[in-house]
Amino acid sequence: MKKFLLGAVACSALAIASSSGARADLLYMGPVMMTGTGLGNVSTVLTLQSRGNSGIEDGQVLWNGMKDIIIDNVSGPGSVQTGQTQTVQIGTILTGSGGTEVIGVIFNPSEPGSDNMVTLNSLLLSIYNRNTGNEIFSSAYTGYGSDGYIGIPLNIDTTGDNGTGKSGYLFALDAQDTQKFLASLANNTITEDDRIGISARLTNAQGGQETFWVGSQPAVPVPEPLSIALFGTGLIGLAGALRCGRQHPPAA
Ligand SMILES: [Ca+2]
Ligand SMILES: [Ca+2]
Repeated sequence: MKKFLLGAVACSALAIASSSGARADLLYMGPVMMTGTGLGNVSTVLTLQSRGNSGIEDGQVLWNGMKDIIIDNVSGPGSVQTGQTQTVQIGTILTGSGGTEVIGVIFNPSEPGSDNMVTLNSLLLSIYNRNTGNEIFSSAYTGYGSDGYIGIPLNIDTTGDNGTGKSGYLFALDAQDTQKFLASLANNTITEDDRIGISARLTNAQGGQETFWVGSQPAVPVPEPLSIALFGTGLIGLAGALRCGRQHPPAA
């Protein structure tokens, strides 16, 4: 299994985070182009596929301290592809740059045919303690709009972007969750043996399977001691955005 580096979190993510107040979330970063990301090549955590005429896919995989627990929220034949759904260890995702990388999620839909749209209603990234199964970290996509984070479903147009091995759509930890993740690794609240699970709900899903896989991303550091002064005020993202601006001045 190859370890995938998903690329740096764009400065815009930190800017978005600044409007979220104290709320910690998983941010939608937009499409990324990564080929060679088929089921066996990446750390696929959750695989969903709608059945019959249902366009609904809704499922979860979690770790209970001993084994994976798969929950399928669709009645009847269900939507979770059990053979391609499993929690993964943190250590199999991080590339070894301790303290400078975080995890991110790639949503890889397959929506061929006449309706290339798919709607993501919810996405939850969780980390479970290897021994107890307790959820020790989580970050949720809840959508965002003019009023902030109010649970707007995310409509994604996959036209021209289909195929299981061709990813996908990136979700990254916001500034607050990035800090929490790094701090948890540093104080061993999260270790390499702990396990990542995902819960997701999709509608208007047809055709091939939708997968969610996990890779690592460079953490965008927040400068000290500014981060201490701003932590918890909602301005931490603004600080990051300003820093990004200094790092990437417009071309002369
Ligand atoms: Ca569709
Ligand atoms: Ca599909």
